[in-house]
Amino acid sequence: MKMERYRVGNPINTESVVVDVPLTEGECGLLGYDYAGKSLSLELSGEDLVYGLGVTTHGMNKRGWVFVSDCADDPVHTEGKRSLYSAHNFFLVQKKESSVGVYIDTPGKVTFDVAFSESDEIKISFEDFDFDLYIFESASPYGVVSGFRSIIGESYMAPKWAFGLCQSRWSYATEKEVEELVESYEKAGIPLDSVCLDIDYMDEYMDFTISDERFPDFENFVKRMKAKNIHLVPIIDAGVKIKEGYEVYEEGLRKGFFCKKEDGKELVAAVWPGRVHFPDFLNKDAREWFGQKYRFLIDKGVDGFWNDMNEPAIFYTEDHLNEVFEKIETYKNRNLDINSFFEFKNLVGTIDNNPADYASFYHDYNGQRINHSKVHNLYGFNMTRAAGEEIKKIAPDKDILLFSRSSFIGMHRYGGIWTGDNCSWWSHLLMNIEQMPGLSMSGFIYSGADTGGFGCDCSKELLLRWTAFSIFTPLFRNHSAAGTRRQEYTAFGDSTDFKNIIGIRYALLPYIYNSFVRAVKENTMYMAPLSFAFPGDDRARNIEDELLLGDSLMLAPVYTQNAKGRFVYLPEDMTFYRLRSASDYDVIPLKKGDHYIDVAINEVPLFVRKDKSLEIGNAAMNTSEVNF
Ligand code: MIG
Repeated sequence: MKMERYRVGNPINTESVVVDVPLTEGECGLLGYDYAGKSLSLELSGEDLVYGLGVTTHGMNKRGWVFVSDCADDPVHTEGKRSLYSAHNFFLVQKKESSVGVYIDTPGKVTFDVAFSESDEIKISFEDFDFDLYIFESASPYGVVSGFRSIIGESYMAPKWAFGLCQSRWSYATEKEVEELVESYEKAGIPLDSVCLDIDYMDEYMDFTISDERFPDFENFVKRMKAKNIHLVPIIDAGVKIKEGYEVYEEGLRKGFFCKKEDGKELVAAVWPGRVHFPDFLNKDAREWFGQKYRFLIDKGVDGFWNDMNEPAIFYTEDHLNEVFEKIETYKNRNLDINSFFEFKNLVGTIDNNPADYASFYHDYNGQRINHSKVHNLYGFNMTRAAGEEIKKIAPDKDILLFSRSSFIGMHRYGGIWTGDNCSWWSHLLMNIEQMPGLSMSGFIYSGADTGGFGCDCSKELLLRWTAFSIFTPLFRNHSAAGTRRQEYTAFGDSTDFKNIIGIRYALLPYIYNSFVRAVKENTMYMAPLSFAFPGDDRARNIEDELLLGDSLMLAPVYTQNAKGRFVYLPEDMTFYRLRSASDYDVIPLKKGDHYIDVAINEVPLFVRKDKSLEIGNAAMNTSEVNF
């Protein structure tokens, strides 16, 4: 493995890289430099596969679309989108006999035109031409990935219980609702390890508070849940409500830990609680302060958290809102034509997550005042870093679950991520499959999607198929939005098929956990494209709906409606396991090549690679019953 580092301009240190790679003077010969156009280019041959860029839309092989690293709160992940919640500026070009990895270390907005404008070129464009460029070359894509991961630090290790099923909903708003949920799973024999608490557990959406009304006896409630081996995972939002008498707000203000505008006054933005200030997570002292707040919940027995809205999501800022109200007045009684109508409509339509708002506040980054828009992509990273670093001090002997919505490379050292607000669409099940390798590459091993989809209504069939895939992702969580059809495993009539499929997860925990630990400790892939292991096989190279899981397994999920099975390509002889439960399955040896496999909706297809074996344990009701 060959590794090099080049520099252009004067980049802001993102702290994503933890190893000091010596700088090579001059330009990297693999790339073209356009200083006037602020861009780099990399030539591609027709055969080259391009992977990475973290969690994005548009397939596993990224050729043919434009991706923008610009962390975005976007709940509609359609094909036209260029940015989702995270910014992972790492990609890998897999040639026939060698691979190259590129990591662009810069906190600003970066555009990756991956053979979209020109079919034989990747063009990387910058707003500021200041970055560190890391290049990794190896015969094998695995070598490139481990080279990259070796400089960004070891990935977050989740507690064992976090490999069990997590049931979530926006929201289980009362103690009673959670208790009823847990009882219903017990009664149905559905395994369970954790329940997420969404925003309604809080008092007026204030971080580090608990609603007395809805959770009157929180500490005992946590104990009662613990007695059943159920862990509660409350959500923490980035914005801190502006409210007299609210300690977090008053203390943050007193200490000067909130982001400020040009005039030195705190930015007033709005999210769930109405007006909020944003903690300056780029300021080390503010990080320590905010991170220590998690103690409030840890002291009550909580040992898991999810950090949300940390792109940060902004409904509006007070300043901009006032401007909009003023401007709207000017449209009154006018004859709105094609131009003025859309101007008028967009006044309100573009008020949330507005770039001008992001440019209106500043951070104190290691003593330097920096505009947010220059370091936007580091915000979620540093929120979760605040939590991760302080939780280690608060509870050094405890394993705490932590995952975030927004991230940047580097955050993988502190927590995992979920892939955000997907929808209950078949295309999003496929997207989930396609997103997994990018996550492994950038070190986000503990990750997964909202199983069944967050937005929209889910059918029983979609939830069965999605679960049959999600049982293999490290984060295995069923989550759905307020107002959508209930999506718990008990909400679709007879739940036997769900119970059996989830039972398979528990029966495979030793393999899943072991593959996870290996991916973390050996800087390798948890889930990989087939081309990684079969670089010379042209069929394998172009498959995007099958995945390797660890060393021994291959997955070929069913992701279409009303399907009775699917076509699968095997790059080598494999053993097909068709599982109805952990104890009821068919074992069918198959030859290398193409096959059609029958997979009923209550079945999970699984392939064991040539010369590998698989031990299937027993289904269990909780991770505490599994020896792993
Ligand atoms: O704008 O807390 O992605 O998982 O349920 C919605 C409510 C805010 C977004 C998260 C989602 C969560 C929801 N949150």
